[in-house]
Amino acid sequence: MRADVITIFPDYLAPLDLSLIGQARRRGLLDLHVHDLRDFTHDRHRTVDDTPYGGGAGMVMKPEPWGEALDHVVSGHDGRPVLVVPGPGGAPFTQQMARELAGRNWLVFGCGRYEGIDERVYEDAARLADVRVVSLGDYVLNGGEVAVLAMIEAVMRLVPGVIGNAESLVEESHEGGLLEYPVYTKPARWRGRDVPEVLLSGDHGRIATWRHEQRLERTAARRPDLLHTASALTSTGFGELAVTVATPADLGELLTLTHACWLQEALGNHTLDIPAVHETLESLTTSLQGWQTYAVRSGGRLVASVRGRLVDDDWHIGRLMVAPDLQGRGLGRMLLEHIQRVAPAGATAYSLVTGAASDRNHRMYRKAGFRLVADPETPGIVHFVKRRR
Ligand code: J9T
Repeated sequence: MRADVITIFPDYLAPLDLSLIGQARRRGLLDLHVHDLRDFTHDRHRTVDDTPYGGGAGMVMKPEPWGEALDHVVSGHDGRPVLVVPGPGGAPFTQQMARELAGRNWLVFGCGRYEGIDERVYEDAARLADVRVVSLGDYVLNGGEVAVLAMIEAVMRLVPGVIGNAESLVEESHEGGLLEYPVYTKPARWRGRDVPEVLLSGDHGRIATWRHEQRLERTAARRPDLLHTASALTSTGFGELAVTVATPADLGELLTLTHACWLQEALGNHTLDIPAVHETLESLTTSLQGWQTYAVRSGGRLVASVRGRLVDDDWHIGRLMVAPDLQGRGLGRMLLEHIQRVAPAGATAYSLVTGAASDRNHRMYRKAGFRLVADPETPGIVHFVKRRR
C-alpha cells in the first residue's frame, strides 16, 4: 500500500512511525510519504489561504498550492489513487469504507484547514484520482490531520500482514450490526465485583446466548439506530425479515423502492439510460408474470427485493435491490443467496447484469462466486455468470 499525505503540519503525522503502523512501514507493507503543502507555494510567506469570494467568516485554502501538490504526488507513478479529503461535510467513514480503501493500492490524503479548500481543487483532482470527501462523525476538527491518522489506522489493520488474522475476524462480528459483548479476565472477584457466573460455567451454549443478549442490550442502550436492522438480520438468515413471493399488492411499494435504488445507480453510472429508472406500474405489473419476484419486509416495510427467470437452463437474476438506508449490512448478499437457492431444478447456471461503474455490486457478485464476462456490445453494462453446483 502506498499512502501520501498532504498537510501544512507534517509533524502531526509523526505517530504513524509508532506501533503496528510504524512496524508495517519498516516491513515495507506501507510506503508512506508526508508532503508539506507550503513547499508548493511561491511567495515569501508561503501563503496557503485567502479570503472567501462572496464574503463570510474565516479563510479558504487557495487552489494553486493544492493543484501543484497533487500534480507532484500523482506524477511519475502508475495507477490512479483515491484522494481522500477529510471534512465534516463528507460521506461517513465506516468499516465498510475502510475495507474498500484497504483494497486499493494507493491512497492520497489531503488535509484541509480553515473553512475548507477552494472547490475547484476537488473538480480538477478528478482527472488524477477518485475523489472522496469523508467525515469521521458529526463534529468539527481544526484540520484533517487527526482524521487521517484514524483512517490510516482503520485501513492499514485490514491490509493482510499488518496484524494477525485473529483480530481481523473481530470485524466480522461487528458486521452483524451489533456492538460487542462485555469482556472479563482474572481475577474472578475484583473490588467486590464478580465476573458474571455464566462465563465461569463452561457451558458454551449458555455463554453464546448470554453474549448475544448482551450485544442486543448494549446496542439498544448505546446505538438504538443500529438495532432495527441488526435484530432483523440474524447471522443464520433472514431472521425477522419476511420473504414472500411478490403479489400485485406489493407493486406500489416495489415501484417506489425500484426508483429509489436505481436513482443511486443512475447517479453512480452517470446515465438515466437504465430500464429500472423508467419502470412504470404497468411494466412492473406485467413483470410479475415472467419473473419470480421476492419481496422482503421488515417491520411491515418493503426493504428489499430480487427476481429470477429461467431462460433455457440459465437462471437470470435481476432487480436485486436494498433500500438505500439499509445497504451495507449484508442484506443484498443474503438475497443473492436466496435467489440462487430457489432456482428451479432445470437451472445449470446463474447470470445477471449490472452497471459497469457499480463497484459495490461487482465486489458482492465476485465474493458470491460470480465471474465477470466481457460484453463489448452493451457499453456501460457488465455481465456476471456462475455455474450452478
Ligand atoms: C477539518 O476536518 C474536519 O473538521 C473533520 C474531518 C473528518 N471528520 C470530521 N467529522 C471533521
